[in-house]
Amino acid sequence: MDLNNKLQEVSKLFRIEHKYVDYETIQVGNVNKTYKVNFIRADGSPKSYLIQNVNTYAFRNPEGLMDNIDKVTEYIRKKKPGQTALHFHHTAERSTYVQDGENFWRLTNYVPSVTYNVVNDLDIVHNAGAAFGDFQRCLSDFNSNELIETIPDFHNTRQRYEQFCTAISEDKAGRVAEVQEEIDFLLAVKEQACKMTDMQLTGKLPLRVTHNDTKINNVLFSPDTNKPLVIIDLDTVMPGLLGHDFGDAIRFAANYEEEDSKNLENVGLNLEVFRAFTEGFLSETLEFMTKEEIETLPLSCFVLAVELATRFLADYLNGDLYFNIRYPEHNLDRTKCQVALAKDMLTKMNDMEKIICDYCSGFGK
Ligand code: GN1
Ligand code: MG
Repeated sequence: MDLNNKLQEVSKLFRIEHKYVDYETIQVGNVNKTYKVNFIRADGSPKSYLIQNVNTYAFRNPEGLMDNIDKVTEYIRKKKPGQTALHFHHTAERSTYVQDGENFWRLTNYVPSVTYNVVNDLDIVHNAGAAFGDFQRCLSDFNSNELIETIPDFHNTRQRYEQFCTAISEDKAGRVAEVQEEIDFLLAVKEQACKMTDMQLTGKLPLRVTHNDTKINNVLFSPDTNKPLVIIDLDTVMPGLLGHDFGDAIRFAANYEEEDSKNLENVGLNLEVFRAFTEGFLSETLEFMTKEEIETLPLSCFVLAVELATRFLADYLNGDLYFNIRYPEHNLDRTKCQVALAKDMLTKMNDMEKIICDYCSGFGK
C-alpha cells in the first residue's frame, strides 16, 4: 500500500478526523521510521501529528515498550504537571498502537520545536545537560522493577563485544578484510571499554532508570527561547547506569563533527562543549550521585563511543540489518568516526577529569 494511504488509514484508527494533506519523512532516527503528518482542521487551520513505525527487529516486545513509556511519561507528568509532554493517542479500543504484520504504528502530538545535531552555542549545550540531568532526577525514585528491558543488555558492553566477535568470525557480508584496522583498535581497548559493565555486575555502580539514547537531537528546544521543551525517544528508557546517559550525550554533542562524519581529521572531543554539558548535567544530578559514578564519568564517554563503534561495525559485517543506512558504507563511516572520537578521548581523559573535579569541589564533593 502507498505510504500516503497507509498513514491516512493509521491516523483514522487513532481517531484523527481532520482532512489529510501530506507527510514529511523525519530523517533523524536510525532505527524507527518517523513521519510528520499534516492535516487541515474543519476551521481551515493546519494541524500535524507524528506517526512512527517502530522497528520490531530492534524492539522485540513493542507492547512492553509502550507500557514502559506510558508509566514513565505518566510519572513525569505528575511531578511536572505544566511541562510539555509527549502524548500518545489511543485507538477506539484504548490501545496506544496499531499493528499490521511487522509494522507497529503509534501516533503522538507534534511539538513545534528545533533540534540540533551539532551545537556550538554553549548555553544550549548547558540547557541540554540540565534537561537530561533533570530527567534522571525525576526518575530517581521510580521503581525500576516496573519497567521491562526493551532491548535486553542494551548497554552491556561485554555482550556487545561478544556480538561483535561473532560478526567477525561469521563474516556474513565478506567485509572483514577491509576493516582490520578498526577491528584491531576495538579489540585492543576491550578491557577498558568493559570496565563499567564489570563495575555494575559487581555492584560498584548502581542501577537507575535511564534514558539510554541521550543524543542532543532527542531534546526538543523552543524555537523562541532555546530552552528545552521535552525529551523524546523514550523507547530505551529502562534500568541502566547514569554514566550511560552522560557518556552517550557527550560522544554525540561534544564531537566537533556529526556522528557519521567522513572528515576524520576534524573528529574529536570539544572540551568547551564537554564543560557546558557537564555543568548542566551535574547541576541536576550531583546531589544524588555516588563517588564511583562521578569518578567514572570521563571513562563513560570513551565507553559509549567504543560500544557504539562495535555495534555499527558488527552491523556492517552482518550486512546492515539493524541500523537504517542512507548509503552502502554508512555503518562503516559511522564506525570510523566513533573510533576516531574514542582515540581523541583517550588523550583528553585528564582534561575531562579536571573539569569535573573543578565543578564538584565547588560543592564540597
Ligand atoms: C539509534 O534510532 P536512534 O537514532 O534513536 C540506537 C542508539 C544509537 C543511535 C546512534 C534502539 O538511535 O542506541 O546510539 O542510533 N537506538 C537503538 O545514532 O538501537
Ligand atoms: Mg533512539
